[in-house]
Amino acid sequence: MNRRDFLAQCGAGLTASAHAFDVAAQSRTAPAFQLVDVTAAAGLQFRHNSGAYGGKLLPETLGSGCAFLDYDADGWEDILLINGMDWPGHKRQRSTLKLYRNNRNGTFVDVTREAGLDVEMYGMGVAVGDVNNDGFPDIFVTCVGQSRLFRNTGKGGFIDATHRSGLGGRQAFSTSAMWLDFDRDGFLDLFVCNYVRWSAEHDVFFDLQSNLGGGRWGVGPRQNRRSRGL
Ligand SMILES: [Ca+2]
Ligand SMILES: [Ca+2]
Repeated sequence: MNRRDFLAQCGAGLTASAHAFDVAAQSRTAPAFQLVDVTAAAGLQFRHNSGAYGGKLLPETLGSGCAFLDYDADGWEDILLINGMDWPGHKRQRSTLKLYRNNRNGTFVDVTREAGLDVEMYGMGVAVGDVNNDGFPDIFVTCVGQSRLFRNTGKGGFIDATHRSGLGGRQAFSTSAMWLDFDRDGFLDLFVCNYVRWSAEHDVFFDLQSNLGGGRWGVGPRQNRRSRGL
């Protein structure tokens, strides 16, 4: 190959690369699908409550999770949304997780109360699994405080099985969990992830706005914040 042929091939290669780049760029700017916000049209009116009142507690910056599950085994995915709640001493509203049943026509209906899930807790995440192999998915909600296991009755509702299942009496900052059959005996086992050892009293306080004039960062244990009358 002489120099002229070599340069000609390089030029052809560059042209092909540029064309491929143009196609790739166009594919990035023009996706083959569109996502449309149908939340309200679908009947979902959920609003998450972190409990924030100005105390800036760590759990307010996390959560909450959600899950698609066919809780009534009708072949249509339903929606479970985990919620937080107001902190003790700062009660302003009642907030619970929400279960929306699929109406099979693109809309959902709130069945939280009739499903027995109208329960307040500071929820973080959720793991769905059929713990008793009855064909109906059960729910484990990780919480700040006591996490909760809800067993599916198979009749359109759930019952709180936290204590009878041996999962009671465990206070933690649990963020996520998963069901797995780690010993392959045919029954799901539970793996729970705890975040940090936390309490409202020992939460580290950080405030920039109120300290701009003083030239200091407002960092310190929550007790110090209380001593400042905030
Ligand atoms: Ca369903
Ligand atoms: Ca079950």
